[in-house]
Amino acid sequence: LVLEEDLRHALNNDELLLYYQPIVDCVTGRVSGFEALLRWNSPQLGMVSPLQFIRLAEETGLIIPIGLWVLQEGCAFLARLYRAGYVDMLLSVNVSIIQLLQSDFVESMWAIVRDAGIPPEHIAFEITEGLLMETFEANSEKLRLLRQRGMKIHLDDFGTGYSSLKYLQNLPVDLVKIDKSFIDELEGNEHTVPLVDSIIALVHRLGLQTVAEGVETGLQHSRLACFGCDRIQGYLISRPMPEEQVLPFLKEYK
Ligand code: G
Ligand code: G
Ligand code: MN
Ligand code: NA
Repeated sequence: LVLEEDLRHALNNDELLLYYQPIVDCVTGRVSGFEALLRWNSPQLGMVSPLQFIRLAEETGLIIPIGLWVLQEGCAFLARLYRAGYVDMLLSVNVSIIQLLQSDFVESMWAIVRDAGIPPEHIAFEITEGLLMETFEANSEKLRLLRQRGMKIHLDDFGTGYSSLKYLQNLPVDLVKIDKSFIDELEGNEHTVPLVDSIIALVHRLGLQTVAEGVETGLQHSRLACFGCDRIQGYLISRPMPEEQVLPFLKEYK
């Protein structure tokens, strides 16, 4: 069980870190960027998954300083990639609805990206669709402002929320991440094949791009490529990795 004081201690004592999972372009076969995924390296508990502490962080408000740290650290990572010669990578960071609801959300995110000297076009915010819809008007205005400044908005876990299609047409987003649960069923459930094909076609007709999440097999990859999916992410390419493995991975990946 994780307690508030443990989490506060973790934040203040540099026990949080980011892992990075590559995202690959289906057409070029190249790495187009990385998703930053939070981890807590606890001396007592070992490596703790965000599934075990994000909710507590949201309930206690600690998600605010944690979210600022995630973007700062992610930008610093991207700057190190630039210096190593990788100058066109997109970094995606997950954003909690609690962060988005803060009145200074847009300004605080923008300040971090600007101060890091990162081109705003190289930062994407991943937002889970379900929660977004509950306070739609206020949220979409903030997303619009971020996009005006060049930053990207990715709709995460698409297909798991209840109002996905109704809102998709009006949401200011650039890209839709098709939830892993659909990808899992690409093998085995005959109905999922035409469903995923149609989701990708629909998203494209709305002028947005697609990423498939949780791609684990070559068959899933080839089906998604046939459907015109723009990018894939999953264990087939790589598990999320600590930063020290990223440059060796990029050098080796064709
Ligand atoms: O990497 P992993 O599968 O353990 O992530 C589990 C969940 O935690 C996912 O839903 C992911 O979106 C979420 N998550 C990972 N990193 C962050 C983060 O930095 N901020 C927020 N709000 N959620 C995150
Ligand atoms: O909610 P979000 O999409 O941000 O969470 C992504 C989560 O999915 C992370 O916890 C990440 O570790 C996990 N993940 C990424 N790729 C795969 C995969 O191919 N298989 C499985 N089982 N999990 C994955
Ligand atoms: Mn995500
Ligand atoms: Na997701």
